[in-house]
Amino acid sequence: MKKHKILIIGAGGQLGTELTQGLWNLYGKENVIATDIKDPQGILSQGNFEILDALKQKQLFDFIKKNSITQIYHLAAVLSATGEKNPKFAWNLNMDSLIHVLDAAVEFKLDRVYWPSSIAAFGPTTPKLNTPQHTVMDPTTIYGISKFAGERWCDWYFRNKGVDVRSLRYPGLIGYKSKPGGGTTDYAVDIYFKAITDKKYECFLKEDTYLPMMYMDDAVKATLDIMEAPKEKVKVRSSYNIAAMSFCPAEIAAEIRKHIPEFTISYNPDFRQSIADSWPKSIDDSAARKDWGWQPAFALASMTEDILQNLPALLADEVEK
Ligand code: AKB
Repeated sequence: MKKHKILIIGAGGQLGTELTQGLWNLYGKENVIATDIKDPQGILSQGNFEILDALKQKQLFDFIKKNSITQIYHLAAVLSATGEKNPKFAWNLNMDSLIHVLDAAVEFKLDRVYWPSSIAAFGPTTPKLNTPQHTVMDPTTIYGISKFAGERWCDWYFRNKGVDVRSLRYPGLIGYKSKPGGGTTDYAVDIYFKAITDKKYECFLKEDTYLPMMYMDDAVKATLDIMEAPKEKVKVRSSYNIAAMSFCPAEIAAEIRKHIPEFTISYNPDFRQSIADSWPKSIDDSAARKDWGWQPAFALASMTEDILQNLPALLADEVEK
């Protein structure tokens, strides 16, 4: 088996923290270098970690050369809600870092590259139910525009430069081991923390706002599955739709109440409502299922049970520290 040396950019984020552990299990800690622009928090400090700014092309290229990197997972991005507050910064970070990584893939003949897209690449005139793989894409946020443009760049580098780049359009990702930063779907993470600590939650989206969502375990599995798939099975080189569940705030609250009967939710929609309203409510992921065998394991009930079983101990640990 070929030996891989893996670089994760943006490892300190919500997905990066858990994907790093998935990559440790698969390739061994010694073959994975997690990087971010900030010092490592929690579990990340147990493996190889270095500070790296992917906006600095020379720094990135020197790093790849010095460490004989063969694969990159490029996760660094400004998300939808934060991106609207600082659009030019979001555009520069999301686009320039991607182009640097794709250029590095050409320069160093990298084995493969992973880059995440998002349901944010769709927009208000995209079909909302069972959104197809190939359809209208008219994103309204800078984050979404950068994801749509990034998808086209990935496809271009694959066709013109032979870069084996693979990508998934993530729905809202829900995990409890690390907190999300600056997304519109973040409520579905915060709600579990508040359910345990305060027994109540004020939601920034309306009660009937349906969005596609996925438990972090499934997101990590999908990412590793597409990266492990034989090259010829990866037929979409922009980004694959993937889905697991769709629900609205009222439904997640009802599910939490099955475990914490006194839990209450109130609604105070803000600017994130119009972002959510521009996105699909559910996703057709049949291409991913057919091409490389994608299959989610978690639905709303099983995810809620898992989180509410494990999160209290984690929060208690944090209080002790
Ligand atoms: C966000 O809400 O911005 C992200 C996403 C759907 O990509 N979680």
